Amino acid sequence: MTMSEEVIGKLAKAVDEAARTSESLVMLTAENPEMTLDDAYTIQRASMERRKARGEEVIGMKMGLTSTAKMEQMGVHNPIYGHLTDAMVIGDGETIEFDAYCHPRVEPELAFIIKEDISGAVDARQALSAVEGVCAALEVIDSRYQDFKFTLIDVVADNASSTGFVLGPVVKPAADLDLGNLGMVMSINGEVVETGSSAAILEHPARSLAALITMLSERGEGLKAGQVVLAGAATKAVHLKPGDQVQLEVDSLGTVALGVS
Ligand code: OOG
Ligand code: MG
Repeated sequence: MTMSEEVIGKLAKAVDEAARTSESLVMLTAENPEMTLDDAYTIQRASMERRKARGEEVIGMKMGLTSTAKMEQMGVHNPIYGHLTDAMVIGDGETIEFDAYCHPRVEPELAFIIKEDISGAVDARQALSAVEGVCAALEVIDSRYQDFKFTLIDVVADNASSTGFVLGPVVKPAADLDLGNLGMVMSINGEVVETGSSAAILEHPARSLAALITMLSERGEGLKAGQVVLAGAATKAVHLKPGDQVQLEVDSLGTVALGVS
């Protein structure tokens, strides 16, 4: 870590305020070129402490930039993680307000529900042993940076653009699914906007889960029973606009939906 606790606290406040007020920020690295990836994860955690102080609870984690399509879209080529809180939960079929965000986008995802605590440097098989079930999910991302542009370090400090997520109603054990190759079709207002496969998520979503647990273990952390984990988008993210009705259909897992007003 290169930054003092004071600077970490100041930058955590900046990303937290930007998220709270949906006013975009200049990239943190522009004024803090010495910031490292490790500092960025520390800022991310410090911003979660601010949310917790307001009564939010961390209920899971997300992986991001786990597919080639997303890496190319954002120009950032390393998988990252972020924290999910209870305030980010959007009910299936619920309508969100466009004005509550800076420049929201939606992504087709899968979510894991964790059944037992797990930590350490694990492989995909070990990671799956801690999974209760898998469901379809939509993630709404909203970078707090101007024009949705960032470096790896900036996006990590900004909690991997996390802002909202919807879980589908069908939860199935991983063993009952062809988890490594589930077809995923995302439509907006009845038109298909993205199609993909869960194979796009680090070649298999369980590898994304294992990568998350392994990265968390570097900080002496892990996943806890009951937590939800988003594995990362299978395709590019798509801009949302008022009036959109988004639907994701995943093989064997049914549909999950979201509206925008
Ligand atoms: C970073 C978060 C990416 C995913 O699923 O790849 C992400 C971003 O693109 O803003 O959530
Ligand atoms: Mg995502």
